[in-house]
Amino acid sequence: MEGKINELLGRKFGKNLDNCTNEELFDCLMEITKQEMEGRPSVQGDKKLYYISAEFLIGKLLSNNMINLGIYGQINDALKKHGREIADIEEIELEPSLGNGGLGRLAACFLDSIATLNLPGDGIGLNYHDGLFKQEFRDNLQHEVSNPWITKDSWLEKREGVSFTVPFRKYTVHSVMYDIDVPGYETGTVNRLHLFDLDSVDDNIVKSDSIDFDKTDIMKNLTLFLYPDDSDDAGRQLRIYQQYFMVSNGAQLIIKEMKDKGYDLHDMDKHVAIQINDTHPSMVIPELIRLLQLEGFTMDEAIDVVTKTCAYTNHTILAEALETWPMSYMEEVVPHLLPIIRELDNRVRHKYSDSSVYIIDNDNRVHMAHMDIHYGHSVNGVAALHTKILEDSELNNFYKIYPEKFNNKTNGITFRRWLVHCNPLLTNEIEKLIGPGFKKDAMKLEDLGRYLDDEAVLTELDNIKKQNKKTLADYFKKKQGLDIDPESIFDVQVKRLHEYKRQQMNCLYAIWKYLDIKAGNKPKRPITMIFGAKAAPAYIIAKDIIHLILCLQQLTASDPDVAPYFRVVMAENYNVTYAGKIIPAAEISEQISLASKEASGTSNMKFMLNGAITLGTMDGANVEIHDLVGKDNIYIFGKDADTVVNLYATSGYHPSDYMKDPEIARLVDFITGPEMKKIGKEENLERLHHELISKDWFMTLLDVKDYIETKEKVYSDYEDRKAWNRKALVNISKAGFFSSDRTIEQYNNDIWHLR
Ligand code: 26Q
Repeated sequence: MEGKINELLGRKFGKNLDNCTNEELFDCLMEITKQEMEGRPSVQGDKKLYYISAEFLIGKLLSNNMINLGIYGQINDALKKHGREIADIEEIELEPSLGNGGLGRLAACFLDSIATLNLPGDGIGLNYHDGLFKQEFRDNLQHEVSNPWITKDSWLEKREGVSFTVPFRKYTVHSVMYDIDVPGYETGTVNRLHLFDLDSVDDNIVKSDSIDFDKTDIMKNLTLFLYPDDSDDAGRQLRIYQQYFMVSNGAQLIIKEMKDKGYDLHDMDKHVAIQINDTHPSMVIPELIRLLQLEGFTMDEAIDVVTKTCAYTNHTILAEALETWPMSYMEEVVPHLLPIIRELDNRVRHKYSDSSVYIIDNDNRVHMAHMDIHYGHSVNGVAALHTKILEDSELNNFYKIYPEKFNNKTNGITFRRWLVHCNPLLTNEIEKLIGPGFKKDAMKLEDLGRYLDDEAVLTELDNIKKQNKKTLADYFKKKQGLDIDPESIFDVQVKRLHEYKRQQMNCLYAIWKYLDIKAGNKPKRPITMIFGAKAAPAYIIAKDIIHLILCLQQLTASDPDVAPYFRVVMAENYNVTYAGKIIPAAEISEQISLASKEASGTSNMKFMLNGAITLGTMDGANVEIHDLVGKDNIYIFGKDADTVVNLYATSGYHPSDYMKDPEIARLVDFITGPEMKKIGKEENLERLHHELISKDWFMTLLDVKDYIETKEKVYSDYEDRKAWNRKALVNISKAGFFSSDRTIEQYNNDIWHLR
């Protein structure tokens, strides 16, 4: 490999491994990796999966592709021999930010596992030029700037000759298809992610460095941004344009591939499985019906085969995230789908009297999930508790009609990225103890159970964590100029900013700790609370919470009584790349959503796999983590889902009741007290304070006392280092269940039936 790299460096730049720049080396490694993939066949089979998703949060790909192709080790060795660090080369690749968070990252993990299991399955999505915004902190506030990621050496390959015509009411547009290869881990084959783009898209309509653009200029803007701000009409309409563009291209590609292979379209369900990732791609159902009718199908035939082909995954029970679109919007954008959607709704109305299962409601809004459930053959939740809540309450009326359609598929993560790539030290140690089999057969991690009381192993685990913490501390210093003490406890909450995830509750703990230290109670060991989160640009309260975190960062850093013992820090522009650095260094995994609200969570699994201990509520997949590791290896607090669901049903929660408790009031009122007002903006602090005392929809104050008490217990248990490291090892050894390979096996066995 060394020879190959030097040969290419010489040919392209007249240089070698000793004198080339990082950029030149990056260029050559990209070329070698692409070459390696080029000759590989795609996975073949009689039936193929299409995973349609508005988000694919794939992250940087160079190292992961090298790992899956089996060339990472040789390349790493060659670089090391010449004193080069692969981490420096990785820095050059831009991260495609084609997703917001969990749902998009799940789609990316799934593509890796589908390829690794040698299943024929491609992704279908959109080629957003800017993706999600880049987050910058100024004046303790989030600012959004544009985040273009497509350069001449991106992973996109234009598929010449593949283009489809997509009809809208006002325009007829044409697509371009780009592919990103998805190599399986040591399979010798590749699958593909197909990202559709508009041939007339124009990056120049984005005002420089901002995320402002003319939302009505569809012919130029359609694929510029991921989920443009949908707080106004133009933004919402653009979303419909995007969704329809995505699914019409996807449906046309599916039909084209079937015809190319000589299959009869009437047999679609025998050759094709379509997974609808949340409701964003739901229009694929009426679009396929429309296209099949153009192929001569009757309505009955089309509905029948589409229903047998499509399956829907639900990712949330939050009412505000369940998509319903006004018929008037759809009329404006895709009038040709309306007769089909009306027909689908009429058939439901003829069969069922319960109006809560209609597709079109009394306000003339289309309920996308309802369409998916009636006209798909499978509905799945993403963790055991979540599926149970769907069956028993949120979608109970549908469950009563179609109990056989409902099933659970607890989420998973790919261990190739979230262990092998991001944590090489831990990977090597595990390999030394139990061999390399766990990379493909994650349940082998159970073999680590043999070492739970092996002091040498526990000490080595501790050393690895220390080194990862040091690496992260250096990274924070380099990226943001922040000083964090690698000897402190790393207590981490990284995820999208949302009130239900309760970053604000973690802030109330920080305030409590600050005041406790000011009162003279020094912690036994310094603590670093690490946050990372982006807030949707139009989500005012979420941005106020970021403001609070950044104010706490400044407060704790600038107070000499506190700084040596306690720091709050926030990672700027938290993304997949940052996650890969933070998670291996984490010791406490904050999973503190209000019970019943987090469908699954997936960072909880990543932290567990990397030996962090969960501090969490009985929500989402935390429940399954708890059941696997046992109560002594996780810290659970807070009210459970039944209690919370009941509180909503009875309107039984009032923050004012909790503000009567002086302990709680002291923390909440600190937000608008003199210390904070000196640092922060009055408007943001007052608004957040008011929200907490008057509404607090996600019940922060309900759990805050239990939370503080439990967290104190976690910190004090941390001092028994041997017991703590044992807990970490239990967590790692039980993480195998959360491999996305297991999840995909289950999708295949229960829903797709690809082989
Ligand atoms: C909907 C309508 C209008 C505008 C935006 C949206 C929208 C955009 C993104 C709705 C939802 C999302 C993303 C949801 C998401 O990431 N859900 C997460 O999915 C993970 C994978 O299943 C779960 O682990 C998380 O619990 C869930 O929050």
